[in-house]
Amino acid sequence: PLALQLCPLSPYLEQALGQRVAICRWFELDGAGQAAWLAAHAGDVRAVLTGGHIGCPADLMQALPALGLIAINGVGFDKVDLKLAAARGVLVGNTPDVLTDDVADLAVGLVIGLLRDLAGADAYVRAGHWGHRDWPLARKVSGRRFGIVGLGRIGAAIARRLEPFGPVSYCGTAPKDVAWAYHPDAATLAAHCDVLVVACAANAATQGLINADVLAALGPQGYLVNVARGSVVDEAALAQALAAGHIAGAALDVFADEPNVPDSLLACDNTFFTPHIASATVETRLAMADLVLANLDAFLAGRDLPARVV
Ligand code: 8YV
Repeated sequence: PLALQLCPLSPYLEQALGQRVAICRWFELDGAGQAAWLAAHAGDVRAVLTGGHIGCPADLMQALPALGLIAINGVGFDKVDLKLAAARGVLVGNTPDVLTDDVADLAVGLVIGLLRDLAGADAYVRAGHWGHRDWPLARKVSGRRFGIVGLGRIGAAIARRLEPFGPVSYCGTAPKDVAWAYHPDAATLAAHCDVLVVACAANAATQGLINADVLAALGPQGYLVNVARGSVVDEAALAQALAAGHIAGAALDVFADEPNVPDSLLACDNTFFTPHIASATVETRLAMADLVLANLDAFLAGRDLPARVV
């Protein structure tokens, strides 16, 4: 069977995929090359292999009449049109659970990195400043109030990790059976916490959810951390809030138009940025790869996917 690979994958995964399907490395073709390839092979493609941050463009899905599976190497499926996939009878598989610990660990790392300015401290030592200049005091993490936007698998794992540091509350579509306090919306949550951690799914309802009003409610002593998707945060409003001191700082692992980080955000120094690495550990990428392979194997054998979104 023929599969389209939309982004680079780990050598382990690429090798194992190559033993199962014939692969077209779509991301290495330019526009003309893609058009020519489709004209010759579109009807033979059974599977699309992609990343959570890439998904599958709707027009590509439409151009592949024999498509049966979109296998995402990631938990997020915001870049796949699920309605279209369902209407077309295309299965969509992802890699939930296996990356929850890593994403939650990184969220805690971003909280501490931001409030204690770990990036600045590292740069300070490397520049030989130690002993020459005073290190500006940072802000204490323990005792802060933490607000989690979206208490799904990842949000709950972040909440469990942050609980020893200080009180945790959350917002989401509905209250859950947990001891943490629930707030009905992001602005109310922001008004009741010092560090707002975004962990919700990206969809039409959460697009631009963290807007100027939410940031204003977070306030000049408040911090924003995002390990979800860039689209959940209004980046222009965030850059403005950071520059004007309407919030104290922001740590972001995800951006709306990756790999482009807006200059307006890069210009702010009360920030801590990472390049979408929340699931990027040896152990987790191996487990994600095995789940992609399990989804593909199930599809090829005509069985239900172990991790099926649609
Ligand atoms: C990865 C992700 O960066 O799981 C997701 O949704 O965004 C990340 O784990 C990406 O999907 C790797 O392909």
